Amino acid sequence: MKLYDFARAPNPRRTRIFLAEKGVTLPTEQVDLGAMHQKSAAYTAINPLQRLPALVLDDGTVITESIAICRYFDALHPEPPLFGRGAREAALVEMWNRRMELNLFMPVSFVFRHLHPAMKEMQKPQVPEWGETNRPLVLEFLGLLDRELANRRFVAGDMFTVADITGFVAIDFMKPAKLVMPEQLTYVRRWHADVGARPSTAA
Ligand SMILES: N[C@@H](CCC(=O)N[C@@H](CS)C(=O)NCC(=O)O)C(=O)O
Repeated sequence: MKLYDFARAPNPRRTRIFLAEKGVTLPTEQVDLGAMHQKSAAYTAINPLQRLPALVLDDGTVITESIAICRYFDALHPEPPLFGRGAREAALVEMWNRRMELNLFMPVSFVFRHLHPAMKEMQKPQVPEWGETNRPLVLEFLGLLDRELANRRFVAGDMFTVADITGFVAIDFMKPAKLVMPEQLTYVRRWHADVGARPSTAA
């Protein structure tokens, strides 16, 4: 089994944090996105979408999509239950993880990919207007998240879950995207510091 990874990229980081929370270690290979190695023939044969992360199982099965990889390991190692326990919790975790992906992670990615000069090669075409369109969406969603986090410790409830991982990585990704966290979002800041104190987030 091997995980194709890149230390500086946010989607592979989600998977690494998840694995660290589960206490799972496995062989990894770095695919240098800075050098565009995701476009190589060797990596394209593994993932024709040329994106990271990708997990190759011993029988040759390839699993891409960060959350699909997390699901695979969750089924093998159910504790801690990062996708929630029981129908109600699982639905809330799914809802919040998707909210984090669609309303935070993706808009931050669009700002980074379409406005950062270092992304010219990777993001073709770069559409600066699309980057600018997403900037206020990030701030709008963070305001909603702040109101939610006033009433509970973690994004989907009282337990740390995959939705916290997605949100935490998205917020760290704001830095290279040159997006600033507003001072007044005290609950988001408190939650981000709390999650950042977990050893797994160093992964
Ligand atoms: N939906 C995919 C997104 C994967 C993705 O976009 N990965 C980025 C790194 S964070 C990538 O490989 N980018 C390379 C490129 O755009 O060429 C997932 O969740 O894994």
